[in-house]
Amino acid sequence: MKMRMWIAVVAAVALCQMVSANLLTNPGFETTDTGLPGWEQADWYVGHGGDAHSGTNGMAYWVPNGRGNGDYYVALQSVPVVGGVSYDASMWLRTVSYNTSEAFMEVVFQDSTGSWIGQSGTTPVGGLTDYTQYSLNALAAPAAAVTAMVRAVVHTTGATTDNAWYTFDDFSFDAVPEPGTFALFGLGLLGFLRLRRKMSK
Ligand SMILES: [Ca+2]
Repeated sequence: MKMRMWIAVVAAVALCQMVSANLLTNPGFETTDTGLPGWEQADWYVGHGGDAHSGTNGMAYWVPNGRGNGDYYVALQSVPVVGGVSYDASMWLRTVSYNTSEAFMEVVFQDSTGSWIGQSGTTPVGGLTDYTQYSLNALAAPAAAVTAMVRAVVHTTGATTDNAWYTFDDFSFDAVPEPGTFALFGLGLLGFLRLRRKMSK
């Protein structure tokens, strides 16, 4: 009896993890101390110490003095998605900016030709801010969506006249569990409890 209970508990934990698994590779930048495997980017780097929200690394972008207005610097990761399914995205962001730049996260859904068919972003943040979590919840993938790009974005809102940097950490992108999944899980649990009661009589 005890054995069965443990099997059920282990199965339940595994199911929960399956339902809410983070779809991103290297979401906390701890894979190596020097590179950013899993992320497509140019000139972003691994920051240490205060650049990390958790662990020892974060992903950073440095905006030097002299950059133009309206530039976008992006680090992104593409993940497969299923049309009609909803997804939650979140990340932690710290900003060390004195002027004319800001950062945010966006999620872009793409169809099989790579066209952008859905786009949502967090409110851009600039100035001096400690690590804060920002989220986009229950983003419904359009029917034709096959991938989502999770994008860390730094944007200049004017020519830069001072240095600024932005550090990101602990990204998450996962499917919102459908009510049907919970119902199925609940039914299974109910069945198990009944069986247990019957056997203990
Ligand atoms: Ca980290």
